[in-house]
Amino acid sequence: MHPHATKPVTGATVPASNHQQASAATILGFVQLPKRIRLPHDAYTSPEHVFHLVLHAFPDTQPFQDQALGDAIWALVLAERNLPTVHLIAACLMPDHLHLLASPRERDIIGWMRGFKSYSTRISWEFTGRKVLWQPSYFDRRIRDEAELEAVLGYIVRNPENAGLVDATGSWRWLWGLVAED
Ligand code: NI
Repeated sequence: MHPHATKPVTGATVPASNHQQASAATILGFVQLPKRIRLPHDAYTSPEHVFHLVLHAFPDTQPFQDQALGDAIWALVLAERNLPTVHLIAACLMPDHLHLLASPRERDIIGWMRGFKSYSTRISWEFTGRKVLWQPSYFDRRIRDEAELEAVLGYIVRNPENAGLVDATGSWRWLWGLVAED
């Protein structure tokens, strides 16, 4: 679907969440991935629609090879957990793209994406000499059912491993997700 970088970016585990729903769910740190990934009950019932979104970096750039820029954009992603804009279910920032799994709350997805891309681009100006951070559009797909939701979540959390950035026991700096406790 999209190219992956091969140069590893190593780092610490994903920081703990302040999300109010985190108490009912395990924070996925990518250390030990469960065989079957299940989302908390709220992920199925509270949002009307869940969307898988992929924002690609400007062509032929891998802006998040710059760890400081990646950290700044990742902080912006994680901050969404405490905002009423959308309900964030999972996110993974890769060297040249960003996966988001989210449902609308006070903002619709299109408006939220427009704001996120604009704000994150302005943040990137402090780190890069480029004016443009993202490709003009983005990939979005509405999740049809529970099976697809779990499949997409599994795909997102395994992105760093599938790209060869970490091994199955490794942790990725920019991966966060809600999963239900068994
Ligand atoms: Ni990917």
